[in-house]
Amino acid sequence: MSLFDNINFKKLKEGLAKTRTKLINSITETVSGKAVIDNATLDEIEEILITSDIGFDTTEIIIGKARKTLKDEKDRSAINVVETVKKELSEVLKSNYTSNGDDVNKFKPYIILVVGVNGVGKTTTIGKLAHNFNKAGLKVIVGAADTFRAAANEQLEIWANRAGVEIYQKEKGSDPSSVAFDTVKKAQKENFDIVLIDTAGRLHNKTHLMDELGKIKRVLAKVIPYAPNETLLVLDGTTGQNAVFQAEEFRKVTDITGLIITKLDGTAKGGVVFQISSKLKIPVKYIGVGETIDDLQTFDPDLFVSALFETS
Ligand SMILES: Nc1nc2c(ncn2[C@@H]2O[C@H](COP(=O)(O)OP(=O)(O)O)[C@@H](O)[C@H]2O)c(=O)[nH]1
Ligand SMILES: [Mg+2]
Repeated sequence: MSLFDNINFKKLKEGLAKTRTKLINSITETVSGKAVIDNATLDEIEEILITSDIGFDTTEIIIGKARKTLKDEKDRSAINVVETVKKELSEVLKSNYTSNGDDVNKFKPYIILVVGVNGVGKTTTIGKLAHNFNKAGLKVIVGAADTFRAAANEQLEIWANRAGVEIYQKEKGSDPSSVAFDTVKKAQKENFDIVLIDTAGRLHNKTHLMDELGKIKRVLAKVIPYAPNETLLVLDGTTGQNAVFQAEEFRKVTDITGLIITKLDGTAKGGVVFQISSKLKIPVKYIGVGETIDDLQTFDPDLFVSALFETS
């Protein structure tokens, strides 16, 4: 059971339209009219998957299993290859999936740190998350620990207002850790349920950025030993392969408990969700399918694959 009632299948389908055209429609065209699926057809499907941001390794897993099914089946005409690929795609997502929200009621405050490079959608996603938690009846505060960028506070404040939640901020240039510290202190004192901490995506250099994240975590743990409950890495789905590289970099320096993949609307690179899932073995928690406050959806492997394959 998800904590949020935020899955809108129609919107999910619409959001995945470009990926569907690139991925699923190509597969369907490849197999259509073929009475028997032979190895050459599977080779074609393999190529479609590889070039759809699913990546080589993940494609090999999927196609490997499909080939086996094909080999085991005496009557090849009975094989629905599209269904086989669909099933394997679901498996890839499910094997790295854990459901959301189970722990939120066990910790108070429940602390979520949101990280990722500049422009991936951290602040927007925090606004959407705050909205969802608020709708679920929880008392939410957001902490503006991106003190590096001039407009960062204002932008988070706009989102906090939209979501109807509180914000804690200091002037630009403040120590991000001190903002995180004070936000959590305030949350404890004033009985907040959820703390969402926004962070900078770019500092003077990469080492500085990673050091700063480490420091925020240490400082949080000083206020509350279990903090943060989650460290969510936001990745921009439109960047395809690059999102995979970013995740690999972040996980080297900090424990990432979950992923949020944004901007799946308007990109044909949604296949990257499969690659990210299978390569990183970190669960995808949420996906962004638009710019408005209702455009964050809890990630559900089966629904995601169904939405991708549903053409009508
Ligand atoms: N289309 C679309 N745009 C998004 C989504 N999430 C974020 N954005 C846009 O991405 C841009 C950068 O977002 P922002 O939250 O400022 O990124 P940050 O630098 O990581 O905090 C903004 O223009 C957002 O509207 C999404 O799911 N879909
Ligand atoms: Mg931001």
